[in-house]
This record gives sequence, C-alpha cells and structure tokens, in this order.
Amino acid sequence: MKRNKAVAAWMMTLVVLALVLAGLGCSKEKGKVTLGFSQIGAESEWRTANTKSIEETAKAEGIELKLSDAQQKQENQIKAIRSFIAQKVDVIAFSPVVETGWEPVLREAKEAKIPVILTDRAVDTKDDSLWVTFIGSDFVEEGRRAAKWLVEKTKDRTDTVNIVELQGTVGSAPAIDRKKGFEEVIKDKPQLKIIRSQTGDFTRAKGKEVMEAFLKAEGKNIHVLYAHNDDMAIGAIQAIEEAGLRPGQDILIISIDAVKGAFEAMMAGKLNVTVECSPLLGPQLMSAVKDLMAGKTLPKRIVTEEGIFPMETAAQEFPKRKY
Ligand code: GYE
Repeated sequence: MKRNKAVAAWMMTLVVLALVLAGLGCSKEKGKVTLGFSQIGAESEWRTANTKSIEETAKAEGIELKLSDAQQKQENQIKAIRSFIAQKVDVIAFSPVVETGWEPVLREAKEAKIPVILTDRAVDTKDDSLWVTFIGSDFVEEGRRAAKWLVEKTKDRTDTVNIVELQGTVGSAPAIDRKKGFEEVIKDKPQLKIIRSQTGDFTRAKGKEVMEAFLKAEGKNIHVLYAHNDDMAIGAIQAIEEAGLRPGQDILIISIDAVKGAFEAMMAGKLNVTVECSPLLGPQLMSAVKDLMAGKTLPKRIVTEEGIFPMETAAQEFPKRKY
C-alpha cells in the first residue's frame, strides 16, 4: 500500500514537472524574437522582391516581423524606428532611403539597447557604433561593372559617345555610389561623355518623364543611356519608342538590378545589359538576427555576391531568375 502511494506521489511529481516544462516551452513561444523592419517603399520591382524575401524568411524562421512602409520618406522611417523602440522589439532593421540624418534616432535605439541592422543601403554617420552590421551590395562596384561593359562595347569607336544618366533617389547610397563607380571607369576615356544627368527617383514613371526631357533637349545626340535601375530604364524605353527611336539600337541602354522586367526587355532587344543587384536579403538578415540573439558578434559588413547579364545571355538566364 505504502509503496503504491509512493509511486503515485512520484507520478504526480512527474506530471507536474512535465506541465511546468510544457509551460516553459509555451512562454518561449510567446517570447519569439521580434524584428521591426522599416522598408523604404514599393518604388521598384527590386523593392517588391526585397520585401517578399524578408517576409517569407521571417515566417520560415519563426521570427515575428513588424514591417512598416515609409513610402520613400525619411521622416516616415524615423517615426517607424521610434515606434519600434517604444514597442521594445528585440532587433531593428531598416533600409535607409538616404544616407544622412540618422544619428539622433540611431542614438535613441542605442540608448534603449536595441541593436540596429542596416540592409540594402548604407548610412553616412561618424559613429559606426550606432549600427551593428550592414548587409547589402557593393554599389560602387556595380557602377564600375556598368561602365566597363560600355568601354568594351565602344572600344573601336573614335567619335564621341554621348551618355545620358538617370540617377536614383537623390542622396541615396545606390545613386551616389553607382554614379561614382561609373565615373571612375570612364574618366580615362575622353570619348565617353555624360552630357545630361538627372534623378528619376528609381521609378518607371519618373524614368520615362526625365528621358522625354532628355530626348527633347538632345534628340539623336544621345548614344547611350545609363540608368541606375531597371525600372527607370524600362520607363525610358517607352519614351525612346514614342520618340520614334529604337531602344537597344539607336540608343544603347545599360541598367542595374537584373529584375525579370529587364530580362524581358533584353529578350525583346530593347535593353543591352543589366548589372545584378540581388534583393533577396531575407536569409542573410534573419541569420544575422538569430546570431545576434545568440550573443554572437557579427562582421561589420556582409556583402551580397552578384554578376552581370548582357542581352545575349538573357534567354538562357531568364528561367533561372528568382526575382
Ligand atoms: O537598385 C532600386 C531600388 O537600394 C539597391 O533601390 C536598392 C535600389 C534598387 O528602388 O531598384
């Protein structure tokens, strides 16, 4: 009898222990890692693919994502970051629309002891301790790759090659760096000349509008278009066709991103080359978040690997493209 009682007592203890452990498991589930992410907007095919990659990987990794769309406005991003701080998220990540003006809000995050990860675009701050790591592409290198393609393509020409440039968002890292890399390569080639350069804000509509203005001012004088992203190039292609010229032939077109729309334009013979810039940053971001939560130190810079696709390779590469 006594023995039976003792066994029952032991069993009870085990049941209680199991319940407590299960409870602990639940509370861990409730205490899921929370990531506040301030996205720039939905200005391009690239950006849509980037948002999708972040949403899908967060879900797959069991990270609770609070996503906020800033509609291309820095003030909205600052508001979103402040609200993430107030909500006490575990990690903040954001893709800064422009490079400057972030110190005050980043300092607030630091004081709240919330680590900040930069994705896609960099910031220009004196104090590097305000952010943990920057995950994204090397935009200067992308600009260089675009220019090197042009140098090779025009190497037998002796006449002046007039280039018009559609820049990305004013003050943004990719616009500054893609211009810099391109200019660095063409500066030793006096026959390659940028005759007009203006922002098209990374959108199709603006790309078209600005190209129309370039065509009005320069007409057949334009030999090359260098667009800082595919969307602006696609908008410009429309403007060129409406002006009665042949994009890809009368005007050589170089752009950056390598989104599906660019491959379609290349297969139609209207875009000559696109330099790859991958928006699929979700996996690298989520693994950085998990590493941070595990107390690991992250490298200050995580660079995305990418290539370049001339028109001739488009049909073969198109089926493999993921964005
Ligand atoms: O090239 C453009 C997008 O920051 C790399 O932003 C990104 C750029 C991309 O709108 O299409």
